[in-house]
Amino acid sequence: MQTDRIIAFVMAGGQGSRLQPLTTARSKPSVPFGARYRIVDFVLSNLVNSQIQTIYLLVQYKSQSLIEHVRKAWTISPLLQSQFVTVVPPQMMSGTHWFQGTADAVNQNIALIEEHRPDLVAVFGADHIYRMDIRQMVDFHKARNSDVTIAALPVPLAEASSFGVIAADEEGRINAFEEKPANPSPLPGDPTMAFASMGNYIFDAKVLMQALRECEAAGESDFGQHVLPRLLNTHRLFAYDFATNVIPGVHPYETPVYWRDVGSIDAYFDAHKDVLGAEPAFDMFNPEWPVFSSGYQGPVARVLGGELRNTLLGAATMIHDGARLTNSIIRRETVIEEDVVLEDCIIMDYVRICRGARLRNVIVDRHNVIEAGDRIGFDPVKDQQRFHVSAGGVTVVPMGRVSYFARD
Ligand code: ADQ
Repeated sequence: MQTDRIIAFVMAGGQGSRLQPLTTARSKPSVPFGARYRIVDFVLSNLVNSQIQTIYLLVQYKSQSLIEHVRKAWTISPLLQSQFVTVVPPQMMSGTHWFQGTADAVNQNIALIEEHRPDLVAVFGADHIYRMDIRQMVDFHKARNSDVTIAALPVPLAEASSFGVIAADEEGRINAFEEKPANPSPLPGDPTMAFASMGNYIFDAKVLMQALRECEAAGESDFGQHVLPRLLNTHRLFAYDFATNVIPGVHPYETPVYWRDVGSIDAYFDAHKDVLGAEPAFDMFNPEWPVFSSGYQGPVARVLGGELRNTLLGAATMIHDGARLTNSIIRRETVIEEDVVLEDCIIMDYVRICRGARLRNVIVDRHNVIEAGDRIGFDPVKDQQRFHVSAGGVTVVPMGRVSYFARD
């Protein structure tokens, strides 16, 4: 039983420039994922399932759709005053400016920490797909009498320059931390991997407040670049190894543990393959650790005919006769007309794919109509003229303006 008082700041202001065009009109945490979720739902579900339910969501860039989503999906308890997800935009408290960085975002809201007087503050990113019992990280933090604990896991060395890279001893005590190093050091014993920060931190509340004040005085604004290196010389910092510390059986985790940074179109597209199949790498169905999302009250999907293989259907979708869908994800209120062929596609909400169209390796963002007989995903040069094509060859049809509902 956890007795510490914990509040959480979820950093949801990320711009997500490598997810363009999905982030043209929304922030990265607000990008839809799977058949009914948004990326932000994963961290929020992890916190709530871990009984950490005093949550401030710090938003900034193009936050309207995120604010709407939180309003509709994340009312935790109308009765208990300490259980909420509150959206905090810049300048809501003491700040006079746009958040300059992650640490500045928390610093501008330091009065919330003073008000709640928690023992611990969880500062978590909002950009990842994973399932995590944060209580296990908190127990690890307390067992080591840690001041700051960073969740971390091994990543391929070739990708390590986009992360904070950690060196730690066998107990997990951190002796070096470098934010996005040009030449990351490999893990001892495995030259192909590096030990990367997941961007999720547990802070002793007093240590955090002191560090934020010092950073502000020094004109510093970022956790990875400033706060953590500053504390490393003076405090006890530990790395919680998410890949090995997970206690199997306490909650049915994926084996091996699943964590994906869906920061680029290709990574985002590939992560969707992980939720498909009979035994997905990341199973959305887990009654002990549900992923919460919108409380949409529409009807279930309607399949009038056609052939569906390894495909997920969102609520109120309609699949017409003769359609053939393979390895695809269809979000809500979308209509797939007669003789449409979809292969490896993500089709978002409020889309109509008209008769006979063929799409392969395509993401169609919300509010679109794909014309009858159209071909997308077969000729990157042609697709490039109309849409966006990723480095890995995924065509993205940007958000449209069609206000469309499944009922004609
Ligand atoms: P990045 O994700 O590259 O690295 P950053 O862009 O600061 O770092 O984003 C961290 C989180 O804060 C994201 O969830 C983002 O949405 C949010 N965010 C960014 N700017 C914000 C702002 N001004 N206001 C509010 N929220 C903001 C971080 C760590 C690395 C670690 C990786 C893991 O710095 O050390 O390895 O996460 O992905």
